[in-house]
Amino acid sequence: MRASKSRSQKTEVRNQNFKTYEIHISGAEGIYEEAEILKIVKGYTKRALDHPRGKPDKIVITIEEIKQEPKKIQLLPVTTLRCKSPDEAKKIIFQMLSDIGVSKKGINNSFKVLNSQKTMRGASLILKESGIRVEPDKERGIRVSRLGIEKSAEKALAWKLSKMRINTTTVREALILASKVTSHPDVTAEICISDDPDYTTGYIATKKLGYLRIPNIKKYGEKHGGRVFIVKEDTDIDSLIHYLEKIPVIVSGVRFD
Ligand code: PML
Repeated sequence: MRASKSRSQKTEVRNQNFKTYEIHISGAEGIYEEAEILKIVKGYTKRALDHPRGKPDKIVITIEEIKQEPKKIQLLPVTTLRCKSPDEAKKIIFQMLSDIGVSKKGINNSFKVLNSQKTMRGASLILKESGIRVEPDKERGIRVSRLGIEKSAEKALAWKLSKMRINTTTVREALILASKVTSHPDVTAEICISDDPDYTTGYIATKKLGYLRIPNIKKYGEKHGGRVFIVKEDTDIDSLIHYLEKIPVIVSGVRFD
C-alpha cells in the first residue's frame, strides 16, 4: 500500500508557475494467504486514512500473486537501548557504525538523509567507505517489498514482543523489514527513524548486533525520518535492489537470545 498527498509548489520555470509533487504519507507491504486479502486491504486502507502524517488524496493498493517460493530467513534478535535524546542517539549510532568500519562521511551522509525535511518514499543506499549515495532515484529510494512471516513464527514473535511490551504492528513490520534487509550479504547496517511525527523510537540493525531499538531518536512532532542501508563498497547495486524489491522472503524462525 502507498498513500500520498499531492502538493503544488511555485516554480521559477517559464510558462509553468506550479509544479505538483507527491508527499509520502504511509506505506505497507506483506505476504499473505489469499483468504486474508480482504481483511488486509481493509486494514491497510484504514491505516492510510488515519495516518498521523495527514490525510492522503491517493491510496494505491497492489496485490500480486507470488510465483516464486519465498526464501526463508531468521528474524533478528531485538534489544531496546537506553537513550534520552536525539543527541545521545546520534552518539550511539556514530559509535556503532564506526566500530564496524563505516566512514565518518558515510555516517554524516546517512544523517543528512534521515534529518532532511524532504522525506523519501523508500530507503537510501550509502556506500560504507566512500559515503556516496547510490540509489538510482533519490526521491523514490528503494522500496523493500515481498516480505512476510510464517504463521508459527508470527505467534512466537507476538508472544516474545508482548513480554517486552512492544507487540505493535509498527515494531513487527519494522523488524521483519530489517531482517530481510540485513539478510543480504552486502548490507552492513540499516538505520531507521520513523517519519511519523508521533513516533520517536528508531533503530539500527546489523547481522551481528541484531535489531537495536533507540528511544528518543527524534523529538515528538518532528516529521523527518526515513531509512538508510549502508552497503559494502563493491556491492552490485542492481542485484541488491532486485533482492530487496523483488525476491520474496519469509521469516520462518524467531531467535530467543
Ligand atoms: C516506520 O516504519 O515508521 C519505522 C518504525 C520504527 C520502529 C522502531 C521500533 O519501535 O522498533
